Amino acid sequence: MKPGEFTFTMIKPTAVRLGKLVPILHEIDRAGFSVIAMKMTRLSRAQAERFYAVHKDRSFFDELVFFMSSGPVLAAVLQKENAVQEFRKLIGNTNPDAAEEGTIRKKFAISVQENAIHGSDSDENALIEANFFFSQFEIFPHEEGL
Ligand code: FUP
Repeated sequence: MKPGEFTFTMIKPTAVRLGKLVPILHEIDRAGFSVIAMKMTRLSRAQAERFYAVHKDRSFFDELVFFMSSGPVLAAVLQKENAVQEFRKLIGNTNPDAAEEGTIRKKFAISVQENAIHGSDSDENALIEANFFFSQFEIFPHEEGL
């Protein structure tokens, strides 16, 4: 897996609960991303705390951890040229009120916290986050030319 060619995503509990898993995957597919790893799982409180550790001093941290461990999520690694940036464009602003028309968060988020989907914000974090959910034997990058 080359840096720049993959990103990590997670479809969040509310979106899963509201039946938006397949519609969101459809948007991701239409935008040209390949799924190279995928699992449905539920985060424990401790795992959610670890995943969002950078936000541990923020006022919304406890609520965020509670929400992210409240039900199943869909975790995936996606491959595409310039994946991190392209995917951030596809999902849109963190706050759905500020998200551009046509973005996944504009269509499916219900609030800043319950904003439907996560996307890594850097190549470095894409690798950390992919490794958080998947072992090397669970990620299947497309080889060049295939
Ligand atoms: P993003 O990179 O767009 O997911 O946004 P951030 O890293 O800033 O925030 C991570 C998550 O924290 C958001 F997806 C939702 C949550 N959050 C809140 O719950 N309240 C806030 O005011 C900001 C972020």
